[in-house]
Amino acid sequence: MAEYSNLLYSNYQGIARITLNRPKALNALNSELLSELNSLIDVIAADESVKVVILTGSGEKAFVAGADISEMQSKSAIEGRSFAKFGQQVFNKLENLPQPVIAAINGFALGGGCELAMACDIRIASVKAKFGQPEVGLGIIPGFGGTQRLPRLIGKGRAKELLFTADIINAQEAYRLGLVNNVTAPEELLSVAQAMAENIMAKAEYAVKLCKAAVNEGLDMDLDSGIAYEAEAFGICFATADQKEGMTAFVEKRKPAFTGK
Ligand code: DAK
Repeated sequence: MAEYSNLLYSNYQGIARITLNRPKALNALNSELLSELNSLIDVIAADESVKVVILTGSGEKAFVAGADISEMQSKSAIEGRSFAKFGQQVFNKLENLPQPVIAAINGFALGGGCELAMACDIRIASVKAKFGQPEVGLGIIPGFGGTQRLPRLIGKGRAKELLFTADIINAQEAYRLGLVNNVTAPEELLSVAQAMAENIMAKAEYAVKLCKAAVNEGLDMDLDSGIAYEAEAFGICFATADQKEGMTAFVEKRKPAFTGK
């Protein structure tokens, strides 16, 4: 396994944990961290032993306080565009990882940090977490998918308010808006994420992966095409041992023993 300067990585019994680790800069996303994340996502995608991923930030204060402003400050228009394109590519890759990804948001999730959380499948926030897209206050717009994922998650009107005002909201407000799935005490954040990961891991692995693909692909299609995609994915389930086991276990009134096959 490669060594990372800006990430911590572990995989314990199928639950992988990525910790973004630049606590002195509140885990701000610089090019090096993004490159490392890009490589690590490739490693995880190819590692069949990883069933669920938890993504969090190191330190007490931040999940990610955004793209690294000191690095971005002097970029030309062309460099800005290529930085955005690279970040978008990394976030798209994360969103389309076959395994489910849970963001455990321990503190500030601002700008690129909020965008990173939105590229995950599920968001659990510490009560101390804060969210926002402060970009218009810096003379830019979100560059890592924020103008696209935020309205898809919370609706157009509410997304535009957050984007136009650059307001920072707390975890309860993020929950009210549907930006996060759950809010927990800070000391329970990782155990709540772990319990959710274990809950998902106990289910049929291919069925979970196919659900993820159907939701992600389907949201970019019209309803008829999405429904057709779902039928294809549904059919594929019948080629798995876990479908046989799941249905046999139901008929035999016992718990299924899934094998991920
Ligand atoms: N970048 C770089 N360093 C950061 C940072 C950031 N985003 N956020 C914090 N830091 C650093 C601070 O500079 C400080 O460093 P030292 O001075 O100690 O060396 C250290 O982290 C601790 O921060 P503070 O001293 O400021 O801590 P406070 O508790 O006082 O304040 C804060 C916490 C999160 C409210 C504050 O740090 C803050 O406002 N940070 C900036 C938040 C922000 O505006 N984030 C959005 C960044 S813009 C695009 C691609 C991507 C994006 C846009 C375009 N294209 C290429 C087109 C995305 C943009 C963004 O994410």
